[in-house]
Amino acid sequence: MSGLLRIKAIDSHTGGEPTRVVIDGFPDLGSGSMAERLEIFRRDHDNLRSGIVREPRGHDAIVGTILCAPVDPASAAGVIFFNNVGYLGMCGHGTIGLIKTLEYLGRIERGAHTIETPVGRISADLEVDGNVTIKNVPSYRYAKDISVDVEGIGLVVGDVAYGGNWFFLINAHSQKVELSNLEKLTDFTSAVRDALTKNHITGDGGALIDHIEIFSPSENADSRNFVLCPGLEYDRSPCGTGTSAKLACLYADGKLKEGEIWRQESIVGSVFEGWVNVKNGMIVPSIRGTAHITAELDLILDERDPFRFGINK
Ligand code: PYC
Repeated sequence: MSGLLRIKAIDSHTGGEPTRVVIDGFPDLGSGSMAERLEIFRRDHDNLRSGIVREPRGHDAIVGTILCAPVDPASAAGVIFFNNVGYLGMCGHGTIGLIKTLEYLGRIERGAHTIETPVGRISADLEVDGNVTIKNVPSYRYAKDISVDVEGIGLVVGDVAYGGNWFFLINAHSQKVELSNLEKLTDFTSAVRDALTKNHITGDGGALIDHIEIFSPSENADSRNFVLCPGLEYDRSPCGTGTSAKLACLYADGKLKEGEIWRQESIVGSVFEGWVNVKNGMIVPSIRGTAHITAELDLILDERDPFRFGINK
């Protein structure tokens, strides 16, 4: 039928956090690097971003991934990650979902695979037991113990760190890091993010800090987190890039040795294992978890449908 755009996708979840991998039907983004293709996506097809992940076809927690032909034929894939409000440089849970999707499609075997992302190449190992270990981009703490005056809350102290995305990590707070407290956690972390932006507190080179991560003790792991993603959704998984940022801070504080395993629990109780290796003075985090396939989809965008590009709030 004319007037219909058909996009094929596979859905999965990684520790409860959904990933929608677009495997066919997306417009051509050229043959440049993933960072260049992301800019073409943003400039020419941003309406498809919201059409793919937002209501009525999706929901705000979905992270979308465009599966791209890699620049280097030796890589397994290129990827561009996005969500309900914009684009992500890297996504840990999404990469685990991508690898399990490629396995499901019969496109990869067990072993290590290179994935090209907008922020650099990473490697992902599909293991015999079905787990996936990603070796992330080098991660680092950019600033320690930064105080920010948050409206209605007062002074909040945290670290600014990079794990493929920019994070503000808060250990000292009076929030209950529990699912029953989601609304307050969202209000608190979004107020912190607004205050960081208002006070021009950024990552390296003025980078926007768009993820806020707060921690509490855990009975099942070394720590439990709540991660506010860009927009107002939270990560159901322990957040691969957020755990990478956490590992970089722990290593910088001398609280984690090279190769020592850290178990990070999410707000829904899922756990990633993580550790760091130091290469040429750079901290390279590894994150281990798994994902489960939940659906094969034929997304249909009908030009007569006023909400084909999603409901934009
Ligand atoms: O796992 O890195 C991650 C991630 C970022 C945003 C949602 N998940």
